[in-house]
Amino acid sequence: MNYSEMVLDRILHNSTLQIEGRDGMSDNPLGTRNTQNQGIISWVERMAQICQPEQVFWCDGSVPENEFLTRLAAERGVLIPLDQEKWPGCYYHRSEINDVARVEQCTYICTPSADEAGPTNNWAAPADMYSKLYGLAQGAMRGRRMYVVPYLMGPPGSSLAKVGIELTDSIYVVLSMRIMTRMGEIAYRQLGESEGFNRGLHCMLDVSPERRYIAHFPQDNTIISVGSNYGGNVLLGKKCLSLRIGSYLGRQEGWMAEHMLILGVEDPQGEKTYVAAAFPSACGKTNFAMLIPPKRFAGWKVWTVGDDIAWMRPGADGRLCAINPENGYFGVVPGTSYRSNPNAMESMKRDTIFTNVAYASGGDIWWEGKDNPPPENLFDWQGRPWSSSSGEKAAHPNSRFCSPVTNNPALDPKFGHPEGVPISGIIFGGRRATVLPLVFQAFNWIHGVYVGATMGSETTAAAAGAVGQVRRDPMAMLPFCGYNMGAYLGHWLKMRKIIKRPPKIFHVNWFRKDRNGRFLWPGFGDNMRVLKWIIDRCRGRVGADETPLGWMPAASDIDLEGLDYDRARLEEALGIDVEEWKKEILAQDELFLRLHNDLPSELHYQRELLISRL
Ligand code: GTP
Ligand code: SPV
Ligand code: MN
Repeated sequence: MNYSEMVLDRILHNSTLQIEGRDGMSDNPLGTRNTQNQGIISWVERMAQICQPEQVFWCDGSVPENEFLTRLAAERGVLIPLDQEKWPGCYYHRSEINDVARVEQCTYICTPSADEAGPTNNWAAPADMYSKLYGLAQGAMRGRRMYVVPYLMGPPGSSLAKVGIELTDSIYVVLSMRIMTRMGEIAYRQLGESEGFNRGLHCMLDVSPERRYIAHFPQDNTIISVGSNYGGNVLLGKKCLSLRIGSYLGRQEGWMAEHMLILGVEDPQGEKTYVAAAFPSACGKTNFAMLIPPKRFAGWKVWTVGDDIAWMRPGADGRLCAINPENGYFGVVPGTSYRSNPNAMESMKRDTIFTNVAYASGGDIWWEGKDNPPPENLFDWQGRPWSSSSGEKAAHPNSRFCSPVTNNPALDPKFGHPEGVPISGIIFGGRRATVLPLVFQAFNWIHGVYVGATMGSETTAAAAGAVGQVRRDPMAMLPFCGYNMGAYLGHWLKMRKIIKRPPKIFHVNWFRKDRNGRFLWPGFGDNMRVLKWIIDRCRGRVGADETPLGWMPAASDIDLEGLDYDRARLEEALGIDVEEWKKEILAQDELFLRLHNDLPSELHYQRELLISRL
């Protein structure tokens, strides 16, 4: 018996509640039980006994079900239909004002010992957290429906794919999960009779920050999220399963769950090279994954496999192979335009749920950085009338679009392939106004692990809290690692031994600024110019200079043709300032001190080597 069952036994001991006739409870044929899997049936029954919903609604992900739930959501004001001519199949949602981003301080890893969760995670004893959260969930769905959402993360039939069941009282979550995952029968089919599915329970409660917990129980493959209705807190297949539980399972099972986009670069001869890139939240993954090369690169094309999460394991040919477990994009809206990211604009043109952008009467939407000026009669993300003199943002900086991957014109043909795509390069990159050069290549895998582990980035609006402060964010996984960060870095080092043909490792920084606070590098589509150098390095086609940081291009190695840009700015973007680097190495102490018990010694040696090279 695990902790969950012990706590349940105690809570349900005196329960007299009977959940009868779930199969035929509604006149509506939708929502009837659609699985024979005993593990699922009995778990759903126990959760229903706790939450006491009026009805248990078994979702199948079908079109009629989607239409029914969308209508219901519109009736209840959860979704506002947009102008269907302009935005076919698109809806608008406003979250609670206090519930606009992930909340790291409410996120817990509940392992038997605090040491397993490690110094970078909030920890609680599983029995305590189960008691608290089942306590909060008791009767929480009275008078409401409990939706059962079966979903598959990863292509069907893939050895990397995982099944989850999310129970939720939020229609918004159901409709979003239908976009973000492969939902319905497909999940049951992958699971068969097995009980090896992720158990996810989500209760909105009163959406109060006081009673907000996102708790993970890796040993039980269980997630309980209460008190929020926002993105990464509640779409449990995403950060909770794919990264926190996923990273824990990956360590046990010999694979890697990473906060990485996956893209394929096709050259004019049709040769394709895939890379994966870990940038922290709101630091450019979606934009990079959907990059459209500038005119100079006629005949080149970038294909998107994924924009947020990669699951990777060594493939038959000894290379690291990656799948994107998701089926949709939950992307940052502000700043997205036909100039910056046409493929994202195409992706959100139809069948999209927009959250917390600005709304114009008549069913239009707007956000800062959109191609057109704000329309008349605009209401900000909080529903207040807005004008350009309001002095506040119309769209919340973390407003999001939720769109099916199939809307993306550049979706890679191998997106759904069960074996995934072979990864030639891994790219780390933070948001750094200073110090970090535009690009460098690590000397080898171990050095690359050090580069990723010590990555720093300025905090963004994707998580609640201060914005713009540099913090260490190892592999962009600080908020997403489901176990001890030191052990996670050890897992990275161990993977080297089972990957026969490891990818090359790089670091990029699109965000370095000049003395006047202007970005030194144009970014977006022009990142292709850096990506081209990276691809050429992966294929051994271009030389590089040895520097203290790693291998670097000379400014003349980056193709600037067709760009109205001063090469001196590129030289500044590539510059290494030894005095700044001494401070940077000292700033890494924050991480080294926090992790000192568990940090693999290789990383100490790498730091010493870097000091000796400077
Ligand atoms: P999550 O979905 O939170 O994981 O974010 P993400 O990593 O996918 O970030 P995204 O691509 O949505 O970009 C976030 C912000 O960074 C947006 O405001 C972009 O406009 C900006 N951005 C992306 N790429 C670049 C770039 O190359 N240069 C500059 N200056 N800004 C960029
Ligand atoms: C992130 O914060 O890294 C996101 C958005 O991708 S959320 O799904 O809310 O976590
Ligand atoms: Mn993300």
